[in-house]
Amino acid sequence: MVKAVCVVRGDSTVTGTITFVQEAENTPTSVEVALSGLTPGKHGFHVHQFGDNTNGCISAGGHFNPHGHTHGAPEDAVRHAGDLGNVIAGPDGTVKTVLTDSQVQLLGPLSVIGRTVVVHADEDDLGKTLHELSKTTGNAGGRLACGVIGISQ
Ligand SMILES: [Cu+2]
Ligand SMILES: [Zn+2]
Repeated sequence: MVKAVCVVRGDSTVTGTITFVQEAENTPTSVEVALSGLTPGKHGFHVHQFGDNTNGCISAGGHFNPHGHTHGAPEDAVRHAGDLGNVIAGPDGTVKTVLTDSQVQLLGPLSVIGRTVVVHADEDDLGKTLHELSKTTGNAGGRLACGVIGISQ
């Protein structure tokens, strides 16, 4: 079993912690999300390619996409590996949820350890609209907070 943790922050009020657990290679990873400081509603939530924060969240590059796919929803077969869809903030601006995802891996060659989680300003359209950014970023808008995923315990 591997555990990883990611503390997100940025040029916004948004902060939080994401905890990942994977029991064995090629099994789903559980992703526990705790965020605060968001506007209520949906916010794009992805693993981005690089664990680089040199110039803030923008240095993390695009969505982690080892298979060269187009952007999609978490439940789609064709998606970026890093596509975790949206998290939904309540009226108090917090998120507390647990996702399970089979493409976000901690073990094996496609491990996301050392890559970056980004929380976005806007809703991810999951690649389903005609917007020019839909098939690459889901048109999820600015990067409110981010952090590098590191091994824990
Ligand atoms: Cu993103
Ligand atoms: Zn994507």
